[in-house]
Amino acid sequence: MPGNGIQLTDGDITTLAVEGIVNAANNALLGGGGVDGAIHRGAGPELLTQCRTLGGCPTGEARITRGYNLPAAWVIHTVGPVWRSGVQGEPELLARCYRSCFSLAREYGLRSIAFPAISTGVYGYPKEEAARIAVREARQALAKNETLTSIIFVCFNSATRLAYQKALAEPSGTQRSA
Ligand code: AR6
Repeated sequence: MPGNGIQLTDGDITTLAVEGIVNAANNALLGGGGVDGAIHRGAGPELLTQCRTLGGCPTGEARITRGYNLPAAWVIHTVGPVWRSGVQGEPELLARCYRSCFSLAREYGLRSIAFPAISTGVYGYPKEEAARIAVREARQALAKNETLTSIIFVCFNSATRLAYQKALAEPSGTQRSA
């Protein structure tokens, strides 16, 4: 994947030849629908075997596995919050997901990482607010981690792409902290 910094790409995250892809998983880490299902299908059954050893994952945290049959060497599984009107700490929990993923990326020395729009599918998080958090955390990670040079936000639909474009157009100083 050429270029540095934050990039947007359309399509299926499981096709990307980056060092790490992020999975929007659930607390059990045993697979599911959406991007989780696609990642498990792409990686093959060994991914589920490894996930079974992890004992699940609390919301806002992340766990790393190998990518098996995927082009990506690593999968970072994180569990986003279910949107419940935004009054139950969802922005902080979503920000924590991104931070947890970036922390594992640093630990494993990843240079490139691709994210789906965590929580914005089945979990119902509003796309624009989620994109703003993702972009803010990505900018902070790039500023802090010299090894990480490429962060790719995968846009599975046009509404997601628009949300990221809007968030990227905002100067970093105007973004509200979670
Ligand atoms: N590549 C990139 N993005 C995708 C793909 C793909 N192949 N497939 C879907 N998306 P979701 P959540 C986008 O529902 O909201 C699962 O069952 C999708 O359009 O996958 O965090 C888990 O097991 C949306 O923008 O994840 C959990 O139970 C984004 O990925 C639950 O869903 C996230 O949508 C997690 O819900």
